[in-house]
Amino acid sequence: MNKNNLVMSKDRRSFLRKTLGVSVAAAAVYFASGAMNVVKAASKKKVVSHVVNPGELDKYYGFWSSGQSGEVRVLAVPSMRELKLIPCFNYDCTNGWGITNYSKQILKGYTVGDTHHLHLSYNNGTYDGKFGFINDKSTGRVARVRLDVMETDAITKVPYAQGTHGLFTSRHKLDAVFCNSEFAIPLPNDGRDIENPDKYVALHTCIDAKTMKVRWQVMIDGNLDLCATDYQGKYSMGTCYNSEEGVLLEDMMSADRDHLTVFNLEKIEEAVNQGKGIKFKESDAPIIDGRGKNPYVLYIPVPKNPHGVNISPDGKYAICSGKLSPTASVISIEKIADAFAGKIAPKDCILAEPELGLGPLHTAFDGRGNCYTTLFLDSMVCMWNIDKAIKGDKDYLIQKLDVHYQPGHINASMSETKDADGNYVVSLNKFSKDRFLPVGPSYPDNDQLIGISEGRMKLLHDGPVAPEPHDALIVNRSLIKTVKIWNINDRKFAYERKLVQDLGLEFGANKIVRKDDKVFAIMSSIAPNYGLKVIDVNLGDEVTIVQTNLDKVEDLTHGFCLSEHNLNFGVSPGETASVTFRATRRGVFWYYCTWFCHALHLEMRGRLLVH
Ligand code: K7E
Ligand code: CUA
Ligand code: CA
Repeated sequence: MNKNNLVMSKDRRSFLRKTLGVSVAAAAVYFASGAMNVVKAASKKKVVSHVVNPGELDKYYGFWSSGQSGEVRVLAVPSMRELKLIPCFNYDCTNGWGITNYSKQILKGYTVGDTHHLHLSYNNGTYDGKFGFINDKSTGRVARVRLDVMETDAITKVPYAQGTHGLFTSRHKLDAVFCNSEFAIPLPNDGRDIENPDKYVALHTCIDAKTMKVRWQVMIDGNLDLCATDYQGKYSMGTCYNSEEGVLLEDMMSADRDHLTVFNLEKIEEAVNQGKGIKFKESDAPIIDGRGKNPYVLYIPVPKNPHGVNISPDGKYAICSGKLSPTASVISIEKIADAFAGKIAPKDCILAEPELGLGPLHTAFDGRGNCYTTLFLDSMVCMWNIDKAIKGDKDYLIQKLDVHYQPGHINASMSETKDADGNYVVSLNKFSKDRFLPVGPSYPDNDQLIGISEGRMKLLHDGPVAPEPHDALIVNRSLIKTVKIWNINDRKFAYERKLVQDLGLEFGANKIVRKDDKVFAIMSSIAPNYGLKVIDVNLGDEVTIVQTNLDKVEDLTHGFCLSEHNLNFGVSPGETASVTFRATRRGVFWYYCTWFCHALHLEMRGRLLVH
């Protein structure tokens, strides 16, 4: 069975190569090249392994997007052990992001998301450890995750845009988050121009990273997919696979080249400060017109339906993956200024278009001048050298490694920073087929860890994951400082603090206050006791529970679940959370702790009596 699969998959690969008409020359170059020599020359020992023994800590945090479940996942690298799920666009009762007033205020009624691209905040080209930002493609939102507590603290809806997909943060300082709308729609999308696709627009949006307010948007020709920023704060950019502005698949594939769309941030900010741009009802942020010839947007023609764009750690190059072309484009960031100034044509920013293999999607870097590009159709990772590709050296291809199967994103340790350290690469493979025990028709993805510190790629570990992480970051753990116990004055509890103070109380007071038909139960939890054992209310009352975990013991979380009410949340040490609901049924309803906090955890409960 396995053998057959293997044979099939090899046949399939060569079949795809033939049918998609990729030159055999590329393969010949690779096999005849000095690939083997390079491997030998670089193999000065540094042992690569994924093994982290019990009791030892990993060197890296991995931040994974989750795709369909709408969250961020925290893994440890290289062990690939999963540490935490951070709910963003979904509910998760495991922590303070269950059914609470706080999560409801931030989620605003939405319950699903589709997360693809997580990037952290930067200072001077490397992570500052403050925030992560992630897109929701399903409802066009951007969430911010605090890294000190690893929880979502804000969500911004991107106005007028649909399919918010590519996202990247400023790399020079904590400044902006840029995101790309993949789907073009009428502007505004209020029923006008439904039948006129040529009037649809796609938007590039700038959100202030500190306030999470939208600063400006730019409408562009074509559409926008992946997003990147340079290291100096001059440009943001997006790949465009639909320069044809088609609404059907065949239309979107008709042109040989689409674009890398580059945004001139200085020029755009200048126009915004001068009051340029249009506004509609939904947002105060101006929309600048970047279509046609204009000073704000540069359209660099790249082949064909490009997907990923990644910036090399030295800040010199944007690597743009061809997807339907077997090439990547190496674009000079330096030359972009000349192209904006009209001194050179946009196409002259392209330094090389090395042939890599079938279906190039995303690229990672080792900080030693090499790229690792995923080849979706070939089910391979291609390691290649940028300088050699620019010089036209035949041996720019260093190694190709089979991955299992169909990789999308790839990332290397610290790859998206100037401190790329070339230790590990993770290939996020969409298909796992024969790699794991079968679990029914929906398979896990396979995140494969690859060691690269020996100068060649070595497969270290197969990591089954719930579908479908799109992207991942591998971050040196020294850059992330988390808190162990909540500060009782944390800004997360602002709503509850005001509520409790307005009643003349403080957190954990263990008092019930009635105001007309509103009942406030301000209570503490200290293992194995709730501060209130019984809460008396009348049918129809609006009940607010404010729950403060007063245990100052590391790792000692309590929960609050009210039976038969669809209410469940957790409170970590020092944390306060609240929930408001209406008592709509008479009777006895036990509330109970959901975290095994004490030998008498099961006894940690009380009664809501609805009279
Ligand atoms: Cu390539 Cu949404 Cu980043 Cu998926 S996208 S792979
Ligand atoms: Cu508190 Cu279990
Ligand atoms: Ca196209």
